[in-house]
Amino acid sequence: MPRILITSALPYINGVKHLGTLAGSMLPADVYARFQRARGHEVLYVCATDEHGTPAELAAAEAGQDVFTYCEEQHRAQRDIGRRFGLSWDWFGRSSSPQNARLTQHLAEVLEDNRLIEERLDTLLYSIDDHRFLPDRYIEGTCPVCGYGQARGDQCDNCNSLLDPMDLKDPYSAVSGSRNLEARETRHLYLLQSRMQGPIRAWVDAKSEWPMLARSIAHKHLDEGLIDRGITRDLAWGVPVLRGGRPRPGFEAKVFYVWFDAPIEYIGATQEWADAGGGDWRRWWRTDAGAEDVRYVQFMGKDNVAFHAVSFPATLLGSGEPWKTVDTLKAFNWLNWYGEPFSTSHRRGVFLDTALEILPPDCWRWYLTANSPEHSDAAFTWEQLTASVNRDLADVLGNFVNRILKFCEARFDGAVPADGEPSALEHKLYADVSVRLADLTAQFEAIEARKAAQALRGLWAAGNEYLQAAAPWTAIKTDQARAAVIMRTALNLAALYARVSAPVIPFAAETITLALGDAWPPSWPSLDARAELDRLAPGSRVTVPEVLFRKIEEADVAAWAERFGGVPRPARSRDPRQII
Ligand code: B3M
Ligand code: ZN
Repeated sequence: MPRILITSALPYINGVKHLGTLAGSMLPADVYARFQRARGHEVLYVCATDEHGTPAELAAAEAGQDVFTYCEEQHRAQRDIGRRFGLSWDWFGRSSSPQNARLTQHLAEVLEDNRLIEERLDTLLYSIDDHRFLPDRYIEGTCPVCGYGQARGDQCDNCNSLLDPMDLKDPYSAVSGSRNLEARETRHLYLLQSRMQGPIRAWVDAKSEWPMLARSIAHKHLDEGLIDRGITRDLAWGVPVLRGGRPRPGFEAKVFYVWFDAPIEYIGATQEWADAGGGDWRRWWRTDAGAEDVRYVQFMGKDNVAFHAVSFPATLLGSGEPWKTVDTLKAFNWLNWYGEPFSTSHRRGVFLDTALEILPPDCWRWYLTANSPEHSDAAFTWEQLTASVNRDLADVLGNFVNRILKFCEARFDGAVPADGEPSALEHKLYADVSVRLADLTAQFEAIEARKAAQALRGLWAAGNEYLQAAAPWTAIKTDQARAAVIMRTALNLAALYARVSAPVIPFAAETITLALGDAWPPSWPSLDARAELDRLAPGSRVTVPEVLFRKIEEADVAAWAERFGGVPRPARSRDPRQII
């Protein structure tokens, strides 16, 4: 049984993230981690805040804090929100950790020893008004590939090309808007990715498990030809550039580029976990220390794929050291907010802290899984959110669990009934549930979020259909033993629902599990539905939980739309005065 290493893209430090970040990396990673733990796999799920780079410096300055204090506070805020969403990280680290600095410096040294890093004299844009060299992201201009007017220096958001800021047409400073830029000479380290083209292509081609989106983005970059990347920047905040344990001459005022050290933090975070007493990091990351048994799955938005499918592998493979590399790279499209992507910089959409002020985490987790932007962009709408919560969670799952637990308390003294043999109706249910369980398991295994949610929904609905057909409230009047079988089966269905729904809605699943006196954390059921639906010990006590899911009212939606925006205004009847 392989051990499973899971990482989700590291949320950038500059402020609380929005629902798109949750939907496109952290949540699916958590769902997968919870599923694989329940399956009995040893799982390590690590994530961290991505803390270096100019945006952190600028955000700190804007907040009136030094960058160190700013990052510490924001790290804590992101960690706390993640926990409140139920993200079951084994470790949530910081890319500014000493572990990551050491790893980054080490990898740069071995890459240089392997002649894959060289010093080059660069001519970079210096902003005279801002008194600084402008890092890639702070130069904007026209994309040389597609002509898009607001391409960033490192990447064009329109055509996804990786760019060199010097190639932008008509560049300006994104810090001040100033076009008073001049080219100045400065030395930088370059990772010679062009020399890695062959090995990286062979490596990508061997990754038959990668889903389509990641494969196609990786091939696009390979087909364009890998370009050498500058991996240092003229900045103060970041990993210092060393050579032989001392500041590298000429690089005293420079640090590694944030995209060079950020993916290395996946390893760094594992070392932080290990140093805090978590375990041996090597058996997760070094194939000479047991990591050949690890299946490594990464989760990220599509804009991050190039860095994970090309740049980070170039670092790891180029080192010549036995590092574990990714086996499955699951990428996501955008979650859109009424026509445009959610955006941190534009404060567009619902952010994670405020999301929890209006709905419990399970509602968001369910909605964002069932409407995951996995195979195409997905649109957030208040209407769909309401339908997901009210129909799926409240009417189908919540109603089923509440009804049968109340019935058990009223008619069976709150104990799992013992007597009675299953009838044809139960046998039909066993057959149906077996097929559905097999499908659900396969979808979770394949990391198909929407299909897994669909399978779950089907399983929940099957219980309601069964209850409708079995009609225990009628049976109880005439045939106590028959009612007992139905009750026992229904209670076991509820227990089964809690177990298989736990990856997506862990909070409700725990409530249901405890109400049934079942074991938490749950294990994944076998495909033998007959055994799984006769599992709770007869005579064991059950209790009725509080309402599991409160329904969203029209008034709630109106208030939220008022607060967050995002509802298309109804067409106004024309004011006749305006016509004149
Ligand atoms: N921090 C995502 C972003 O800010 C980036 C992911 C890093 S994963 C190593 O766009
Ligand atoms: Zn472009």
